[in-house]
Amino acid sequence: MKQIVFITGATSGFGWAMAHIFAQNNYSIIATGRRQERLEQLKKSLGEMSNAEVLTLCFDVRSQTEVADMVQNLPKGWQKIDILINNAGLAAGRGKAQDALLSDWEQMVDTNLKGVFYVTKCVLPLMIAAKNGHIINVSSIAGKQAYMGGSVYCATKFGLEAFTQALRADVLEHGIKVSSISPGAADTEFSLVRFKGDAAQASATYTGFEPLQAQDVAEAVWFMANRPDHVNIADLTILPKAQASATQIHKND
Ligand code: NDP
Ligand code: 8X3
Repeated sequence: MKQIVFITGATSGFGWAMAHIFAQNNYSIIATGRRQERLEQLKKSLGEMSNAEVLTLCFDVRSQTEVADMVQNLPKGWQKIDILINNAGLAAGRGKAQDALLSDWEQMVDTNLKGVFYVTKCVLPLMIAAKNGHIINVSSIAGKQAYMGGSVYCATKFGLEAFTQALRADVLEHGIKVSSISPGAADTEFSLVRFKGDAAQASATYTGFEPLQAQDVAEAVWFMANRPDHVNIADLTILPKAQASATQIHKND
């Protein structure tokens, strides 16, 4: 029987690349995001390079009712979710706490934490019934080391780390694996979103060194998801060669 992977935030970046790797390897894909036209592009792209079955779901992870409606009404044949990748997330702003917008803080908490909680809470009963499952949460180097201008983004990823650890303990008796991956600087739409569409500021983030690409992170997730049943990669940090920590990136002049 085919395995099903449920990827949140598949309309761009890591999630888009993960959908392609899992599709190439014959998984059935549930791909989610808020941008319907991107979901359609993704389905077309996956169809051109694989025979994978693809179900796209357009919803906002911040809406508890939308999440519940989507997961509880999955079509027949799509309810046995083998892998859930909680990837949807964002940073909004790079200002110091005293300058940051409360609305940005709320968006990050609602997406990076509450969104993960809602999706996980809805998918868990399906995994528990199947006595099988693997939840992979996309954290960040910002969930391990805090930096100036990252207060609430870092807080959401530190919080996600705590949720991941506790969840791993909670579902241990049900044979469900829970893992975390923490990437460093990766060139996706992340910075464009963080800097609210300012392309110059976004691209400056990645100049002078070679950042991770979405494919690098997707390959690491694929590795985590495809270990023997008795192995769980609980916590994986992946950095560009030029990055030593959240605050240290060696840039060429
Ligand atoms: P992108 O901006 O390229 O992708 C983010 C994805 O999240 C998009 O598919 C977006 O879809 C989705 N998303 C955002 N908000 C919501 C929402 N409210 N509801 C549903 N989907 C949402 O960034 P990345 O691929 O880089 O980011 C993926 C994850 O990786 C995030 O959790 C991020 O924090 C984390 N990360 C990123 C790093 C980086 O340097 N790029 C490094 C470490 C971690 P849509 O807009 O269609 O809703
Ligand atoms: C994204 C990486 O360093 O910009 O999580 O926080 S960083």
